[in-house]
Amino acid sequence: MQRCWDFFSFFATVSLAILLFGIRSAPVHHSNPGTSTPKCGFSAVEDVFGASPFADKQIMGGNFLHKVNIPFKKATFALGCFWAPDSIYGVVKGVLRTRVGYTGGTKVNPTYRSLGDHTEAIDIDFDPNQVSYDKLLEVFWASHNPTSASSKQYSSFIYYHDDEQKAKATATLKAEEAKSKKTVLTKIIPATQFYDAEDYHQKYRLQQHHELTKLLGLKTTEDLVSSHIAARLNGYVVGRASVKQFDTEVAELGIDENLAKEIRKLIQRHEGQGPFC
Ligand code: MHO
Repeated sequence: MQRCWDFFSFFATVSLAILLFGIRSAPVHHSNPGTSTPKCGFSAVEDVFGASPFADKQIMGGNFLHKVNIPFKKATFALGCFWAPDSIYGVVKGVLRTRVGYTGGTKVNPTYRSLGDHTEAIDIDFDPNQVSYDKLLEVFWASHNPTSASSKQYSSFIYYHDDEQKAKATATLKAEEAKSKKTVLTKIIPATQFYDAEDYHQKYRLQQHHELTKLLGLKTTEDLVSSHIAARLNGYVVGRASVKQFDTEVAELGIDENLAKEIRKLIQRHEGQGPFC
């Protein structure tokens, strides 16, 4: 396990060096020449996995389940910063693929830094034989606070793809209003053009584990948004579903026992923590 030097140890040591030797005589010293720089900070894969178990595996190796070619329906929601719902929906049974992006506005080709009047949203491909639109709506209402006011970027929207979705969404909004003392701010509007967010936003939690994305062979935005296993692992690595659920699909996803062990550790480490951005 590599160690991170925290700022305070660094500061204390440098101060001591200055006191004892004077700053000009303190030598510049590179420790461990020839080894890679330790990675500090959030979920660097080396921190999580110790010596990386992925390093010697073949890129794009194994039989990982990337492409699921079955009929599907679409659902599109906005419920705040899109990293969180990308993980939450990614592990809902019957969700085949997810992508995050910008929609609902008029600006052509919005970007994260130039969003215009769009909202951060998630676009979901789901198998209606495995999960209903009602279930996806249930997850929508349970995963954010639709009564808290926010900027257009993080507002709450349901973008319906047909009249049936519109009717279901409207019924659940009414039910929320009946339950809530505050005004429910969610707007229900037709789905319009969805602009994919930049690649670093896609499967954001999974991408914190560089060796894992490398092992899975995920290189481009298209890889990240089209891969079934990427959607699932993006949720599992932050504990958005249980080990029990994970174990029901390990084989189907093409995950071997060594990799499964590491994923289970991550699920257990994060399970029960609230979604975050
Ligand atoms: N707190 C995050 C939000 C990112 S998000 C996808 C940031 O400022 O980077 O809106």
